[in-house]
This record gives sequence, C-alpha cells and structure tokens, in this order.
Amino acid sequence: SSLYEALCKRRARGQKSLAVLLDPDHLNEAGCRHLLELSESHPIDYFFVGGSLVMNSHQASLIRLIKSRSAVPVLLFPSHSLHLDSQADGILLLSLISGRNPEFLIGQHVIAAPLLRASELQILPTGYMLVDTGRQTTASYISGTTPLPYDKPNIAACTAMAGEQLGLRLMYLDGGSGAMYPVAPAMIRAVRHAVDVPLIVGGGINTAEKAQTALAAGADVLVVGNHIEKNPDFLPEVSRIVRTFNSVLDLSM
Ligand code: 1GP
Repeated sequence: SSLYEALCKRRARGQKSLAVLLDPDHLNEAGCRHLLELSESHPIDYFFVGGSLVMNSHQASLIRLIKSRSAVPVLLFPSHSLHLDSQADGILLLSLISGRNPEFLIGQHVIAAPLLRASELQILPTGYMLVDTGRQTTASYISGTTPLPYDKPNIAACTAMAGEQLGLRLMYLDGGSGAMYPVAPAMIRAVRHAVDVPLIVGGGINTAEKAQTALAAGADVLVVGNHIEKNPDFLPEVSRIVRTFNSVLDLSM
C-alpha cells in the first residue's frame, strides 16, 4: 500500500509514528551512519530529509546512504523546487498555508510539477503551518511569511480546516527547526479536532516530556531533528516513548 494509506491505517488504530529529520547541512556521513545503526534496534517510521537552506550538495549522498542501509521510508521535506531527489520514496509536497506568499503556496509547485510527474516519488500533499515560537526561524525568514501566533489555536484550526477543504491530505504544525519551545498543546488539540487528516508536529522537541505532550495532544507523527543531530541518544529515547504510547493502546483495545 502507499505510504499515505499505511499512515492512515496506523492512525485509524490510534497509533503514533516517529519521523527523524535529517538536515544535509548539519549531518556528516559518520553521524548519519550512527543514526542508521541506532534506528535498527530502536524503530522509527520515517526519515525526513531537507531544510530551509541547503548550503552544500550532500542531500543526494545522504539519501543514497540511507537507502543503502535502511528500509525506513525517506520523505523529502523540501523548501524549494530545487530540492527534489528521485531516490527518496516520497515527498511532503508542502503548501505553506500559514503564510501569504504565493511562491510557497503554489509557485514552487508549478516549477516542480513536471519533475514530480516524471519521478516515481509518492506525493503527500501537506498543509504546512509555521507557528511563532519565540524567535524568527530560518523557515519564516526564508519564506518571507508571518508564522501563526503561538497562542491563537483557533487561527490554526481554521487554517487547517481550509487546507483540508482544499484537498490537502496531511497537516504539519511546525515551530521551526530549533524552536525555543514547541507548538502549544492547545493548538495541537485544536487542529486535531478541526480536521480528519493525519497531523504531523515538530519543532523544538528536545525532551521526553515535550515529545509526550505533543503526542498526547494529538500529534500522529512526531518529528525530531536538531536534538537528535546534537544528541543521537535521544533517538532511542524518543523511539521508546512512541512505542510505549502505541503499546498502551494495544493493551486497551
Ligand atoms: C523542523 O519540525 C522540524 O522543521 C524539526 O524541528 O529540528 O527543532 O527538531 P527540530
């Protein structure tokens, strides 16, 4: 089945998924090999690959390395049509619906469309919502957009609702990479209740407690980037949290 169908099935059972975000700018080959080893004994569900700025040309070799060592699906998390790579399994085709910059709502997608059609990448149309988490993130600066106000869950809920009505199949609430604090649980809950599509949450998840809070509030897919890059031992820890969450669920069914 497709990656999207598999995710929806997991979600229908109430199961959570874990995505580890690898930024080609931050990770060297040795670091990536180490994470791949850790992910053999501590399951994860996706590798997301991408970043707002791509300063080097390591993305292709990073994806090649993952694909040669791991069966974990690789999803592109692109910030630009230049960041496509057909070695990946799929792409989060992000429309930046929290912003009002047409370039990131539709413009880049027009450039990428024929390339995507020619590729075998599975396309996951994603409503991408940046949330203000205390300081300007690279993503909001580069995209030239104003993030959603941190303490206005209703704006996030209506944004997600509109995205779902437009046909987007996933929602992604992102505090931005290295956010000072993660998206508020009240906002996660509001979006969770507003839409039926799976919800991805990331940005600033750097403790077990923050991971648990986001999952309990309704994240279906938890994304961790920075903190695992800096402390690879967080991968086993957060993997355990997600599995524990899912096993408690199995017991109660
Ligand atoms: C950023 O959601 C991702 O787009 C992950 O954020 O790097 O802070 O974990 P972190």
